[in-house]
Amino acid sequence: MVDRPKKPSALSATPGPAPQAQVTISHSNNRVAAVLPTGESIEVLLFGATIVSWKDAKGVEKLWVSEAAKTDGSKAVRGGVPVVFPVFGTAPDHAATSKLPQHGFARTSRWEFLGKSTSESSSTSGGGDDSVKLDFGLSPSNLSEESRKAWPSEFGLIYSVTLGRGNLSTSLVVRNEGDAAWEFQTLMHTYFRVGDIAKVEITGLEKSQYLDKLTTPIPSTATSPSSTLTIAKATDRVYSPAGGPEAPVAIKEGGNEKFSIVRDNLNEVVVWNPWEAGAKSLADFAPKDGYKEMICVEAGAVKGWVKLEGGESWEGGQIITAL
Ligand code: TA6
Repeated sequence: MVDRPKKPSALSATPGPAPQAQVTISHSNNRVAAVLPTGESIEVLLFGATIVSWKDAKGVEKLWVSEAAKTDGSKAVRGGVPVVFPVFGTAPDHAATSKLPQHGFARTSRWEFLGKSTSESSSTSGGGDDSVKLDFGLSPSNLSEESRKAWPSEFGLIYSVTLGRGNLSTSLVVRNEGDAAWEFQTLMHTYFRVGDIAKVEITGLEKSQYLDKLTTPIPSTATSPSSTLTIAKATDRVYSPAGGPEAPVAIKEGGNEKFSIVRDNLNEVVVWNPWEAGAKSLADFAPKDGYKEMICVEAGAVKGWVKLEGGESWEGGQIITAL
């Protein structure tokens, strides 16, 4: 067979393996990090399954995390994307969750890392992974005795964090693993990093009902005007955007869209900025003028309660695009 010598050239033409997303577990098993071949990256703490970093291909950070945030499990992380479950805020009138601390136990419990999966879409074939999904799980066995006692329901949570090119998705599957029905609320408490809050506008909340948690003596409901929302004082509002979950809510800075959020089965959007006095009152909020560089725009199911019968599941999520 004379053709043998020819073979090597064909081999050299075979391209090497497509560049893969890199997933590393670090900080003595307390953090999971993922980097795409194009450079986008995320870091997730097992404590609270809290995303504490999301960087674009140029390495620019998209999330705000307080310089005084606790990341050792002693307190919920002040920044990034804490996961609120099974209660938003506190609910003294809701017997089942009335003993739980503000925003529930998911953000202060240690989650399990369930694994990663990657995908390479046709447009980038050979160009390597263009997204990586990290799955985290939480069940009663992961809870502190205190949380277990305060909320003894049988549940299972799977939280998926997907890093794509220019976007970040978070989705939560909630399952009632018991026979008895129970109710919950959930929210993704995203702290977005901005350059200057004075130049920020939020669109997609026009002509929408909202609960203003800062009106005294009690929170009051109102309808937003047709103009965009600007932030020039302490703000803590629960919006029911008129356009529904599919209609994007966007954060603009200096007239340019910086982030766009599309939700699935999360009908509310909470907007929060503690402003000067609020930042001063929070020990883990630093620097104290950091309120000028952050805005929380949080996708959630927090108006009323989602009820799950035994064996039933619920799923909700968001896709955040950075522009
Ligand atoms: O989501 C907005 C909010 O509920 C505000 O009322 C404010 O309390 C914020 O969350 C922060 O809550 P935290 O418990 O993290 O201090």
